Amino acid sequence: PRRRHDAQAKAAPVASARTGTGDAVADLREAILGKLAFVVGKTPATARERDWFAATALALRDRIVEACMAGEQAIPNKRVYYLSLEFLIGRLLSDAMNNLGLVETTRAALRDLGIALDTVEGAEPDAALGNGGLGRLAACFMESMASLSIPAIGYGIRYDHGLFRQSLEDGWQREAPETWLAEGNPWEFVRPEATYAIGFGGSVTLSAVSEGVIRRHWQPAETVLAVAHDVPVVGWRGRHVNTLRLWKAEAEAPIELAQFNGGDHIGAVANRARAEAISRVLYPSDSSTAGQELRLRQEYFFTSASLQDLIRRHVAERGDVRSLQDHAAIQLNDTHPAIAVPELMRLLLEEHHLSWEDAWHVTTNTLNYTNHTLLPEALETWPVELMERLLPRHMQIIYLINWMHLEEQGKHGRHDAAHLAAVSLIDESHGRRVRMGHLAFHGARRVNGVSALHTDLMRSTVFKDLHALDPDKIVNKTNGITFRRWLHNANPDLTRLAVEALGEGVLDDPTALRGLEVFAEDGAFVKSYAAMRRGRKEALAGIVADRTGIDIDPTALFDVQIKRIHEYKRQLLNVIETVALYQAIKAEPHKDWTPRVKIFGGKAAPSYTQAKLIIKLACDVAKAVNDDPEVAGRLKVVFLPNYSVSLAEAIIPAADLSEQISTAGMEASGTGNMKFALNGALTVGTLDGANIEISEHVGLDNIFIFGLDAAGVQARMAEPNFARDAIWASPRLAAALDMIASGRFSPEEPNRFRPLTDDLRHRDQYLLTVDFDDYWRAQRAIDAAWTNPAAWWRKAILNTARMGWFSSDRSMREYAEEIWRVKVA
Ligand code: B1N
Repeated sequence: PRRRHDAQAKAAPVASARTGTGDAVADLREAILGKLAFVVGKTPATARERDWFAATALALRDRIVEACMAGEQAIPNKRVYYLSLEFLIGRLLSDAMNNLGLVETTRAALRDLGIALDTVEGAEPDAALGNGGLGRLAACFMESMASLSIPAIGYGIRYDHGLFRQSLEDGWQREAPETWLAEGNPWEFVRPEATYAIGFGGSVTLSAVSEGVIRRHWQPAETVLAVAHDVPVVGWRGRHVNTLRLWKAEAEAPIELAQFNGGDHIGAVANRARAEAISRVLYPSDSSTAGQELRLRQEYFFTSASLQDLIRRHVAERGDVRSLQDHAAIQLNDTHPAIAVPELMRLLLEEHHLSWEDAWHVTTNTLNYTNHTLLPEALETWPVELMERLLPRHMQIIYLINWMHLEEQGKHGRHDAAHLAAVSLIDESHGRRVRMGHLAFHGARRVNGVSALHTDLMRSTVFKDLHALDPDKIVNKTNGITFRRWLHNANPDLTRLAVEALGEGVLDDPTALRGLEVFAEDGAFVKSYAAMRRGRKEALAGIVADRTGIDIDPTALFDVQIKRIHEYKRQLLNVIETVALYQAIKAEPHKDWTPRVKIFGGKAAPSYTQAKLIIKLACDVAKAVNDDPEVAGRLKVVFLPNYSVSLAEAIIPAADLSEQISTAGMEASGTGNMKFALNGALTVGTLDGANIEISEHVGLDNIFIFGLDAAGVQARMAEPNFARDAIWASPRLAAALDMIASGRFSPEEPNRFRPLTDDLRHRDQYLLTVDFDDYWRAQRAIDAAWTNPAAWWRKAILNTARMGWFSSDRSMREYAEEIWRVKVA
């Protein structure tokens, strides 16, 4: 059975929380039984695991509400509003128990009822309201803000269907709808009193209010309602509770009765279907734009509802909208809510009658923008024609903002067309499109990147010209992860080791992990650390056997790459290295090879053909390798289907090696890299995103860095025929590519993988061929390191010890001080 550490809550809502004894257990047991009977409507005899989950969650939600009401009632001086189209929160039960200090109490209460806590936890569906790193970051930030008692509200969309469920049919990805709400959501409170009208389409009318004053007013053709659904977010030790407010789209009229009575039963609910479509499903694209009208409708829908809500709250509390900037800091998570710039202007101008100058002052002192990618395919632009049709008033406001922006350039003597074209909010180069990144940049007080390298690249590339106009606007805020989920909850054994070595304080202050450095050579500690890893690997081997039928050996090196499948992340580099290793083992079968299990996981965007083909290749290579007796005991390959937050929680503590091998300059930060290193996996990685800062913290002796740096990538890309030359120079790479291209892994369809190998030979946009040899070298150095367990565990423990800085508490403190200007206790 897994053991966990409960918080010794300073203001514990329930006595004896830590030991899980006495009245606290009886109270919680009765509370769970009460919920089971009177809310779920079941008896213990008829309850399914899902019913026990609902009853337990409802009982804990009561405790969260109690903690919330016990907290300060005073209006905070300043609130943070985090606007994000994605919140990849995963399961909430173990988070809530851990932060309330009620893990052992809940375990004991359920045990009294004959139920294992683990099975109840397993019955909770993941809330997968996000694609990958960007959405998970938003979830980590929400948890950290609650833990730091930063008053905050997260705003997003309550998608009926989160990220699709992935299955592998003979190695091909298939998508099925995800249905997390099918049996309700015990964590949420519906707030029908917080409902807002969101307009679309229509026209703009002019009216003269008095002589010389003309007012513009938007008359939308269509109105959709946004209804608030609140999920409480409880912080560490239950000290503070914030809210995640998710908007559900509803129609004004549920049915057109006259139409229905006239016999048109489908047409009578068509408007309703059109309205509700807005919050129906999460767009499954990561680091690329969907470009569809429904996506723009989603963006405007949640942005407008959130701004209306926060303005209403501000006016209720403070009376005057003009002081918004003093009491609200709005963070735009990427450009997805960038329509906030003209929408806030519109609300201030038209609903609150501010002058343009005053409205612009408030807007540009309240909004901030985080950029998460510089990949051209991910930079949002919307056709002017679409904006004019869907949001005509906003398009007018954008034109006016842009006109003033360009006038300002003229005043500073910048009349050259190239400069004006570069800083304009409208891209005129291929059709007229609104540049949402430029719009967010111009409307924001602070703009941040998510790692040191990424922020430097923002200044020198995509935002170069805008940066020159306002050099203090761009700041760096390196990402972080919440240690409550990614250490305490995901790895209770490692947490116990840290607490036994360093005391309970390490649970409150992640930088205290540094104290583990001296244990890196302590024989007893190293033994326990290795035993912890062994336990997690055995558990993962069980999951792998369960889901794929493949047996893996927990004594082998577990080499893991889990993340969205994207060419720039270079899963293909890893697969090709696997093929080269396979060939090398077969060439020298009696050599003393380090036994490895290559584990892959991740979803491809449904329309991303090349990414789906990479999954198929990984699966076909897995089949050939796993069936070949000559490499048995040395190499196994696994593709775990349906990667998710909860699967990550099981995989990461079991990893020996973390693959972070993106082309330098392309991964804005990465956050999986932090989760692995914290849990003591060694990283094989490029000098990209936060890998650079991780290497600075853990030390170059404790990480395996390879490949070109960002400048090297830019230089090499400019060389003609670089891929052909690199393949020519590497017989090992050439042989692996030949094997794949020959159909060795796809005998029934020999040309299946030609789109991948041909692309590498002729284009290789992500410089896989150029980095291959150095990647191979790093992997063989890793093989060698594995043969010295004492040295390996030393590196692993030093990784855990030195990762404290990557806590999202640190990120949130930096945002609070340098962007939001809110006090943190
Ligand atoms: O955001 C993460 C970073 O750690 C990753 O490096 C970065 O790739 C990721 C359009 C995105 N950037 N852009 C997206 C997601 C959805 C979408 O529709 C773009 N995701 C990232 C956190 O900073």
